[in-house]
Amino acid sequence: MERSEGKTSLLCLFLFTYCLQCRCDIPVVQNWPSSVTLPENIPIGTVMFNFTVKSDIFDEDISINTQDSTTFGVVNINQNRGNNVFAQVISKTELDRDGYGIPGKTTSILKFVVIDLRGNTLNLLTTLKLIDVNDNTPQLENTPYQWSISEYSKNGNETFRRIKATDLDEGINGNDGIVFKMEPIVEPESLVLEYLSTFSIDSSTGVIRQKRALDYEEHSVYHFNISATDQKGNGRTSESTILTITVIDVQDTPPVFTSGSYKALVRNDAEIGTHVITVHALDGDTGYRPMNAIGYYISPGGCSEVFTINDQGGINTRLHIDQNTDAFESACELDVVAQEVLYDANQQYGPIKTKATVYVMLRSKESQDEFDRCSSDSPKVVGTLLVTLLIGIQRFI
Ligand SMILES: [Ca+2]
Ligand SMILES: [Ca+2]
Ligand SMILES: [Ca+2]
Ligand SMILES: [Ca+2]
Repeated sequence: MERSEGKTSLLCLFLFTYCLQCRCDIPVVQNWPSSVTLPENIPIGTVMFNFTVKSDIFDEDISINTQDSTTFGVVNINQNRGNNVFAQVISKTELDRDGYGIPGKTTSILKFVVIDLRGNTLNLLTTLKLIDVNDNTPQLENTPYQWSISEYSKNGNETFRRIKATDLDEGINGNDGIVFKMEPIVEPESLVLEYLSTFSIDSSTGVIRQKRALDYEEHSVYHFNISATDQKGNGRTSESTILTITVIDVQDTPPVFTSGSYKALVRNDAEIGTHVITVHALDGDTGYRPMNAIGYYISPGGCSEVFTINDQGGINTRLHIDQNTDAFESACELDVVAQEVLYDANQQYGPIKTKATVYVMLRSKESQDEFDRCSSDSPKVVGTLLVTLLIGIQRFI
């Protein structure tokens, strides 16, 4: 019984001595921060924090290392060797919370390990908190911008909602502070005012709004510079991009004759079917495809009964011309109408007819022959003049 109690006492003494010795061997860390708060833009090489590690063992050699890849990626440790260590944790890369340092993280855990020669290890953790600074510029997305809008959108309520921008910074330095701007790419000042009276941008949302009626025939395309600025922060401005607004043509314009008026001569004894003149018109909606075909007719009245017009605008005599007839004396006027044909009535928003006047004058056989002769001579005269002019130029050179 006494021998058993003696063994127990010896075992307790051994364990007490061992534990006491182990506790004394373990290095002691001082001034270790539980968290560190720094601006994200500290320069590389900045001392982030200091601490000390001490051991009672005189010949101890304490080393401090990073414990994971994240910590290894952002800090270096500067320390002396021995049993009384002073250590500095120093940044070795940009900490940029928004970019590539510790991407997207406001807080990170930094992990270290203290090792001594006896194999004691101490794991140390601290929380790194990064304070945001305005170091990012708004970036416009899905650029450049294209908006096609029908000229029939006349009520001014059309909107374009594809303009977006992102700023990685926080709060008003980031998305909350973005102000959108649009500037006309046009001269002169009168057109700038027209641009600005036609479209506007919501500076907070980037939504473009049509403010007034459009007219393809007046203005078929608009160009604006679009930019985004974190104006409520420090005013970093994105690279600008172009918004092109294309007005889509609709059928709202009548045909247009290629000449304001026509003048024609006809012999006073012309036979039936004699060609007088050809008129030509095109649909005024030049951006509409396919273009509407054009037909022609002569409005009743005047000498309209004397002439006829075909699908190509060719006007010929329908009756034998007699200068003594009541319908046609020395001159008359024809009202020729160009009209869009085979059009889609559901897509028609304006007039489809235009009138032009053709002035027809009688010419005697003798004067007609003289006119024909001069006409056939003209190229020769021009040719002669041209040759003379070229010779003159050659001599001058
Ligand atoms: Ca920013
Ligand atoms: Ca930032
Ligand atoms: Ca039109
Ligand atoms: Ca038309």
